[in-house]
Amino acid sequence: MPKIYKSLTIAGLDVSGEAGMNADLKTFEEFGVYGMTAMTVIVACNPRNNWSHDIYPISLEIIEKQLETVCEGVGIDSLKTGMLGSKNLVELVANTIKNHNLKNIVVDPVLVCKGIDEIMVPDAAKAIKNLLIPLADVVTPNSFEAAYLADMEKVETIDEAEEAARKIYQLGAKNVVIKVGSRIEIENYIDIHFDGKNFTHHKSPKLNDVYNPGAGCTFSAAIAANLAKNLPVSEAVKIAKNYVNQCLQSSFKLNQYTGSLKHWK
Ligand code: PXL
Repeated sequence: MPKIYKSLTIAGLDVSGEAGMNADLKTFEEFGVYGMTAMTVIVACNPRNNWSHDIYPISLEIIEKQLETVCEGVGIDSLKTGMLGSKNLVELVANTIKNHNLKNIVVDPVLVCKGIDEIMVPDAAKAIKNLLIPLADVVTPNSFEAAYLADMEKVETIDEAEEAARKIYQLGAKNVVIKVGSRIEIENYIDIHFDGKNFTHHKSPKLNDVYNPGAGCTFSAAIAANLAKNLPVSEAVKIAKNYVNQCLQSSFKLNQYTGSLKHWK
């Protein structure tokens, strides 16, 4: 029997299935990696109020039990973090990584929710920057999150993204991948990977008429799955970029408000 690689996602449950741990598990499955979960919040959407998001946090005690089950009880080859709703939770995750000496850490610094450019929980954002980024093998901010982490007013050009990547690297992350996609007026989506020495630009064509909720979650989950399989970071990022592009091209509508990537072939 070949070795079964295992990944953990510490993330929110997106009830309608496009983002969060749902997207992560579907992605792990596609890469043949066994997925486990620690649920941090439940995100429900209101069909009677324009699909507005309602976030219901899980208590810290219950999250601690989930982490114990997976990290102590089973063991993992990689993990990714998604929506972490509080400073205390970020501290718990950082301590869990250190206490269990966990490897292949992908931090998707979810500071904002779909389309809203406002830091959701400032205390948690600060803790992600100070406690979690230094433990990350890969951190995958979008341009808004990159500006926050790099203490820059904005990240709107390729030059600014490279400057932000250098600054985030200085915080201790071993690799920084900034998704400068849809927010910059360029002809391609570009993900900029900085490994402390070199920049690699991963390009894909901008797509019209696609649904992209959960694209960021899927990207970081695909990186985590491939790191679990012992691929080098540069390869894992390249594979993840291609995978997301493919899922976007076959994305589909769920209702009048939203749609989803298609994670399966
Ligand atoms: O895409 C950010 C995100 C992450 N995690 C969960 C979400 C969302 C956006 O809606 O619901 C659980």
